[in-house]
Amino acid sequence: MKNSPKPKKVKKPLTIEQKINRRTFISFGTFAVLSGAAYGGWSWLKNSPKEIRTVTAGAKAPLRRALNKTELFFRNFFSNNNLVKTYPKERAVKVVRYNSGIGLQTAHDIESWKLQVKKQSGEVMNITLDEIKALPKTEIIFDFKCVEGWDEISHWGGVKFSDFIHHFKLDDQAKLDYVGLVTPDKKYYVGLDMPSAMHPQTLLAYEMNDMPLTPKHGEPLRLIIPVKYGIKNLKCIGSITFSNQRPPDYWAEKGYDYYSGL
Ligand SMILES: Nc1nc2c(c(=O)[nH]1)N[C@H]1C(S)=C(S)[C@@H](COP(=O)(O)O)O[C@H]1N2
Ligand SMILES: [Mo]
Repeated sequence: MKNSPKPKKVKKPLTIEQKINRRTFISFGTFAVLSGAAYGGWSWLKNSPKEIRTVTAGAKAPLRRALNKTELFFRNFFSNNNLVKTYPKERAVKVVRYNSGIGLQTAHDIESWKLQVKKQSGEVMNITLDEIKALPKTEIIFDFKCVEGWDEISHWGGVKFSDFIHHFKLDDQAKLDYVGLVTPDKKYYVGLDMPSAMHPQTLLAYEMNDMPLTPKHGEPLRLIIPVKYGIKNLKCIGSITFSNQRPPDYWAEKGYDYYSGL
């Protein structure tokens, strides 16, 4: 048999309708693939586990990872190993501004006041002001900043929180992620990440301008934490707790940033 040449396939030019159909098909195909990818990404995020530990706890872990990275960057950059700017004593205001006194109105007996330290085991220590004052005193003059938009250079004296931890053998508690502080009447409360609490400029303060704290400024003992906004500087500490979960925080519950770092 003779090899007959294969008939050349002649492509018939596409009609307009066919062209439109083909484009439509490609468009929808692309749309479907992209939608699928978007849905996949969304459901991956939706089904991701929630992150429970660390400062930015609460939402989906992948988003948290991004937040945590950002936060860690800022924390390292601004706070942890860096000291907040301090000033000479003469720069401190003589009359310190008073701002908000939640948890200070309830009468409590200053004479019988003791700091309650609640360990994770449930053990409670009761520490007197004299025991705290017996530790080395640290003073700081820094620019105190309130989220409401004012700042003021003020002068405080007390015990470094980290000195307090070591002295009262609370180092195992300091390995947990958070510290919680509450007023004696439990009306004002803050949560702090441990690195900020252990920052060398964080004080359990009992003096302001070389004098014992006044009731309005948190007698007999308040927190001074210069790496945070004013809201975290709890006045009149009743108890201290340690935990791996975020302790309740008065202003965070009202929508303010839990970390509230500077
Ligand atoms: N117990 C208690 N502590 C508190 C507050 C409060 O309302 N109650 N307000 C906070 C806020 S918002 C600020 S700015 C500072 C103000 O401290 P000062 O009044 O000593 O200036 O205290 C913080 N500590
Ligand atoms: Mo504030």
